[in-house]
Amino acid sequence: MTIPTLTLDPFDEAFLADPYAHHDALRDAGPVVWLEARQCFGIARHGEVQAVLKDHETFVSGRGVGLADFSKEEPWRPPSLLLETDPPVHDRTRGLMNKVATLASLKEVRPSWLKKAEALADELIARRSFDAVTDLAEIFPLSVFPDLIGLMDEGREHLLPYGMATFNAFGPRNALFESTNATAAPTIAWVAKACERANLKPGGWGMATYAAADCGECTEEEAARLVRSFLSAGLDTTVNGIGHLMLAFATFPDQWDKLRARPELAKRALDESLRWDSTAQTFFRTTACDADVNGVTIPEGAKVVLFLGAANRDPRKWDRPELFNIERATSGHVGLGFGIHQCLGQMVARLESEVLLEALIPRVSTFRISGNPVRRLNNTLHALKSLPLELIPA
Ligand code: OVV
Repeated sequence: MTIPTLTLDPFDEAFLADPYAHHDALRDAGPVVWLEARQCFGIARHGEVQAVLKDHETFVSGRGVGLADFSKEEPWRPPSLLLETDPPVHDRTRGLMNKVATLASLKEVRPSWLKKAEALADELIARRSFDAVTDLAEIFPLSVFPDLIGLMDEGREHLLPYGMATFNAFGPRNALFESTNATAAPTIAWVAKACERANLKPGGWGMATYAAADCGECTEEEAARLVRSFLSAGLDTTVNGIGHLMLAFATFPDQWDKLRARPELAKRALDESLRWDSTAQTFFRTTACDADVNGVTIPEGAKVVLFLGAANRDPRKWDRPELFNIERATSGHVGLGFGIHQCLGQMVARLESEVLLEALIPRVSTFRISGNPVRRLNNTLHALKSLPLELIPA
């Protein structure tokens, strides 16, 4: 079977501004496509994306999960010990981090996170009109997550720009990459400082990571880089996840009515919103050998971009995929990845969204989009800069 060649560039501004407009072209061309513009293969159908994510021995992460092949190009930063590694190193780092990022520690903070969510909800009720990005989706994770890690107070304004620069760096060296990279140096320096043992507060996930170093499960240098993963992957992802959750309920008010009638559905809403509009739109793998994808051969040493957002709306898998439906069975969605690299911090995202919904359900009868949503373009993230909303109090 020959692999169709497409000329579209999945990292140009037209594509990134509205990826969903281009996904049919990717999915319908074949199970695997050759993307001439970026000299890599692309996979956008759900079954194939999921199969590749499961086969971590053939489709490796250690050569980078962006366009750059670390065996040929200098990585943008020292590689992540979780995201950009393969077993056996990954088993060790993931294993120790699974003991740091525990449900038990989140259970402890839940009451205080709910209080913060309720205070924020009260404030939004009083205002009626607000920006769901700057007044909610950015505010709330920043009010809880850095404290969970035990991050120093000074310099936290670097967190969101660091994430945007990191996620841009998975793409090509285009203008978007240059735009966040140009100012990244002080941000990168702050992040390095913030990850040092001496600058972490006791009781947080940061110090718990260093406790693993004390037990000999990793070195001191590895601990710093593992803490860096929390700062890289923990904020912009949840900010835009919450942004899309709000966009979903404002776009589908019937789903908000349904949630208010059955608040127990709050636990499922995040997964469906991640399926409906995936924050992490793409990640790459590299083939460790000639690889078969549904009868198509990808040669060894190739970069393969997985279109997670396209897989999550593949009509081959999902019924009416463009509809946000919180009763839908979302099992198998790839918005948090799939397989051994599946999102380590997903319980943080779940708790943040749950307490926010728990605070908003009794207070808000409906959300209405009151202005044009504005996207913030990024090589990896489908992100929002602004989402003007109006609410009607309950
Ligand atoms: C999932 C993700 C995104 C960005 C960075 C990292 C992980 C990391 O481990 O540094």
